[in-house]
Amino acid sequence: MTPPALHCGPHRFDLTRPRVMGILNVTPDSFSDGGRFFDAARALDHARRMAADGADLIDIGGESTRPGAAPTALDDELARVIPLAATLAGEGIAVSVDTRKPEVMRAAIAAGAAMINDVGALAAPGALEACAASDAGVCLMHMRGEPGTMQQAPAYDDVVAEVRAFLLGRAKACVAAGIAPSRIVLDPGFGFGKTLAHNLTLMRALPELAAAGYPVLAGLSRKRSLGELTGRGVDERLPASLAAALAAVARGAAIVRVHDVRETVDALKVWLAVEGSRS
Ligand code: 7PJ
Repeated sequence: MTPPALHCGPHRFDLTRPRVMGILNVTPDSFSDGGRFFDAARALDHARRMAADGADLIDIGGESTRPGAAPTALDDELARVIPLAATLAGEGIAVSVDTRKPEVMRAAIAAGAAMINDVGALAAPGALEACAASDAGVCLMHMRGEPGTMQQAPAYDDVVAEVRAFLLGRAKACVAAGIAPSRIVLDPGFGFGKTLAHNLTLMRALPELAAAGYPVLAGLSRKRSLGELTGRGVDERLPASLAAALAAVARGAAIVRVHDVRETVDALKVWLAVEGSRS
């Protein structure tokens, strides 16, 4: 079952209610809001608005991991992410940094980031050590393949068993490296080397993943699978994203990673009023 709390640097999140991570992409090319916040002043405004709207964490990403994306140079990623992370952390906002690079992790932690969100599950050489040397939270995500090619015919024998085993293996590696279990979050990585059918199977199996004892994060906001289900373009996926967030939370997700914070917070308030506390 979901543990009662998550420790992320100076922040401690009570997980008896679902938490919201607001997405701040600071890349010129992200698939949904890419380019829109690629200006530091606007990015700061947007992050502050998401925090005021009830985001518990702001996830800053400076490397596009959308399907087909090319890798980002280290210096570009540092320049996009670190000043923003430092400013927001200095305002008491819980900042998560979405990166696969140990150098960015270390700089983010030094700048006050409360969480490292790694779509590569800290597999890069030095990533585990960079996080272990801090008290930041870590989000371990499953990805099959690499962003450049991951949507080319992804295949699994048993997607739930494979994703679960991978994530638990990475959690074990984290604990062995000195990262306390209370700092670890698991994420099945919707859309990262997964078809719509895989994503739906994983969504239905979220309770199984949550039963491992780590909080589960679900990222479905505006994703392609929601477009496949509704026929809507990326800017018209808010209702689908809200439905997906509620479906994930109802199956045990502790944190939802979303673009539309205000709307998601409202939807979760209604869900929580009906449901009462979750544990
Ligand atoms: C995810 C992510 C996700 C985690 C992205 C997008 C694509 N990190 N980074 N989980 N997705 N933990 O924002 O749609 O699902 S980038």
